[in-house]
Amino acid sequence: MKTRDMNRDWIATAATLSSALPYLQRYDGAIVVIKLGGNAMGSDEAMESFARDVVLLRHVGVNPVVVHGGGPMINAMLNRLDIQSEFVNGKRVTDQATVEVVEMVLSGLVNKRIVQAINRQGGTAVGLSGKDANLMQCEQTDASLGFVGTPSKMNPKLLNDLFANDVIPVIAPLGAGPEGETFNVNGDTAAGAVASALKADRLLLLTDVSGVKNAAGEVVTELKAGQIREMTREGTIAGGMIPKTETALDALHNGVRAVVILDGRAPNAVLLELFTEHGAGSLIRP
Ligand code: X2W
Repeated sequence: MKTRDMNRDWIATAATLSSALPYLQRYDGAIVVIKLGGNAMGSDEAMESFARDVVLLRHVGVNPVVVHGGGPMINAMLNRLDIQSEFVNGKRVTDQATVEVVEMVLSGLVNKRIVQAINRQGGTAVGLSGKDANLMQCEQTDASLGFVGTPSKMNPKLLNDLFANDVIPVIAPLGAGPEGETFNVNGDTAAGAVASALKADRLLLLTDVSGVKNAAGEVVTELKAGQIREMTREGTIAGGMIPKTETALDALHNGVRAVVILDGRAPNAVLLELFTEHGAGSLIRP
């Protein structure tokens, strides 16, 4: 005979599901763009947990889009090939040999790892880069950076078609230029451009820091765009955080409703942010 153990953990699980109802209702049909940075892509377990969260989002009626980076994976491959690489203001100086490696690593290894992880959890992910269906056309950012691109024209129609077919797009940050060039796009910039083109409800920037910190080093949980500008002027926001906050301000300016900068390595970071009162990281509003 089987009896039921009313263990407290199960009761807590049911209570958690119940308390998520208002959030599930709020995000029904919402478009959520998730930038998964190379630094937030840890072990296979972490990737599996991320993939589960994304599949769960899709199942509860959210339209998730993953835009990924992969800077550390590009560095590793460039090292193996003995190609030197340097960054200027957070962007990789990209010559012809480098852009070939960037495309192979991002569109190949990294993109397919994420696609496969999502599909293993029962989702239907399709991998793309900004070249597919002219999703992200680019122009050169600055001649001194070589093949680094700035998104200039977005064609998000394919993404809407994929949502309608229950498909989760996974996008590598590369785009085509007017002369047939391949451009390397910073992952945060690409995610911001995708979120802007879709007028997304949320842009989540998953990284390896817990959020935007104030002068005392504490994570600020809610910020307005004006406060970000002030903290940048004061120098409280500096270094690697600047490209993220700039992406956030641009996206908000272009109609994205809110941007969250959060630690993607924390367990279930995406669910914690979207479906609990607690939230995660720093939420930035216009
Ligand atoms: C990046 C693209 C990958 C990226 C690069 O070559 O590293 C530029 O710098 P993370 O992991 O998000 O940093 N592109 C122009 O952004 O990766």
